[in-house]
Amino acid sequence: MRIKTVPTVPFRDQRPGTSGLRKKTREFMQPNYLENFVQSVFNAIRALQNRDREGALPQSASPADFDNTTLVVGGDGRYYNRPAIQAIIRIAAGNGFARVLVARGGILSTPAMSAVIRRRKALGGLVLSASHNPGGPDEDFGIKYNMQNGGPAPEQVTERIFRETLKIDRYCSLDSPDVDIDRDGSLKIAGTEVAIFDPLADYSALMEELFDFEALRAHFRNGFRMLFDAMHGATGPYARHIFEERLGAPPGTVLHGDPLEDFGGHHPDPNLAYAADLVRLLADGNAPDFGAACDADGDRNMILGRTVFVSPGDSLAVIAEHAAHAIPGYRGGLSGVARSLPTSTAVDRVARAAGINSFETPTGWKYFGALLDAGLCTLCGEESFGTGSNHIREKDGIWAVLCWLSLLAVSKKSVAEVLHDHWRKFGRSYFQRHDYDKLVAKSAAAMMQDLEAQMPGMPGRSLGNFVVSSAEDVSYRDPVTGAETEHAGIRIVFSNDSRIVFRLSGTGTEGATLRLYLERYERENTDADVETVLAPLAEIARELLGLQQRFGREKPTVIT
Ligand code: G16
Repeated sequence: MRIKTVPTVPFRDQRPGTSGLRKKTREFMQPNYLENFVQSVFNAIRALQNRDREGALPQSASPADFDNTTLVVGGDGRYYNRPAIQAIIRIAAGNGFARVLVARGGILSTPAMSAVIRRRKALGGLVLSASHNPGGPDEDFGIKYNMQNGGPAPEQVTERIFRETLKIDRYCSLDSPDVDIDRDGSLKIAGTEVAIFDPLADYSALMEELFDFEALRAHFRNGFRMLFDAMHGATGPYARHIFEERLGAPPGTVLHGDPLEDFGGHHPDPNLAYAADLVRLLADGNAPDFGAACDADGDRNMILGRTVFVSPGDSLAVIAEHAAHAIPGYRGGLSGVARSLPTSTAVDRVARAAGINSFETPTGWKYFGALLDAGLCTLCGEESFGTGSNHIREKDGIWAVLCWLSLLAVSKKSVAEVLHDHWRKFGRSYFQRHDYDKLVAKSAAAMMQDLEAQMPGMPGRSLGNFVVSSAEDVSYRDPVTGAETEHAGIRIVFSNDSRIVFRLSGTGTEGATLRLYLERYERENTDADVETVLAPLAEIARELLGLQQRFGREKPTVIT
């Protein structure tokens, strides 16, 4: 089969955001749009491998740089997943990869992708997902490159990919028929072996290494019940296999377990607003005490008790508090913990008590990669419903659920009791994120600039009943690689341990989304209503930004 070189012209809007390239599906469906990006990823990787020889394609039709290398491909099953996989197989073969591993059915959760890359020593992987965003021809699609360590490409690499997208003039492909990706097996296309693999095997084996499956099975045998909402995303098959088949949870434990291209018409986003079915079922008097949900690609998670919502910052802190005694994989203790800047500081207090470091990074799982690779931290988490550990280099929804299952099994307590015990010991970080969606991008950027200009005069000022102790546009220097990241978010800290962080989302596909992160720490008063406790901070944030005057927005689009 002959490799062909297809002429193309650059698209100028292919800069990856917080987590890869996310766009409306129809943008991805334009001729050459996906192909350009995939070829640019390969050009960037090739250039970086060759110590930065400029990444244009070699003139020979069959580039040799990917000899002996394996690429993993899979996605969350959303609309356009299948045609995108076929295109990627052709371009990977055109670029001379030795092997392309494709998840059966094209469905591979993001954490499983990370596990497969690491276990099979692949060069990297392409994840097809727009995460928690809806799917369909008029909804969202995305693509992200993960590196050899199993983690999302760091900023230096994504910037390099972007530069390649601006100068691309051709890509390599083949005229080959579609590969049957629904059956295990392998075939050769040109010189490339394309192998279809079981997406559940590596990931389940890894979970069994970390958790005490026998103890969890006993817990279900003794009558423990839970509900897990897969939201019609990629985690359905994993959850059925692990919770129902392996651990013996009753059939029906997994809700919305069949992956669907449009996620049943819903936002596959595990929060109180979008996982409404789960929330309603748990409110029933006979409901189990434990509920959880994951997003479409399975890296985000939400943890619920019958009467409580565990905020992501608290979930990270509780897991950090209990991991060493409740989960075999962490028996040796934690080397450190990490959280993103906007994430609540709850885990910092657990780290202080344990005498370990707590790192604060910019938003984006990619910033945890170097810390994890260097062994500086074991657990990481983000307010955006992401929790994970050094077992892979992505956040991991099912892993987080297994952590909670383990600590509930060991403690024999309810979710609410575990949470209240934690607050009694460490105090409580009341936390909320307020999102304002679909703002005019230019005006939102101007608003952030105006806010930044106010920062130097802030310290010492009183805002409502709060006194500002520090105010800055935060920049970050990676302690391992020395890489610098600017504008990670604007942070105002108040003298009573309250904080507001302001930033614009890097994952939206329409206009700009403003995120306000509100946090207030209380040592004793741990049972108050979150909204009431945080209302004064929300008001201060709105006033400082002039949200009402600029956009006429009275209230946030979503509160999580
Ligand atoms: C991605 C990143 C996360 C980040 C989140 C929110 O999550 O992987 O690290 O916290 O986006 O980013 P932003 O606030 O810029 O929208 P996911 O689950 O969407 O891949």
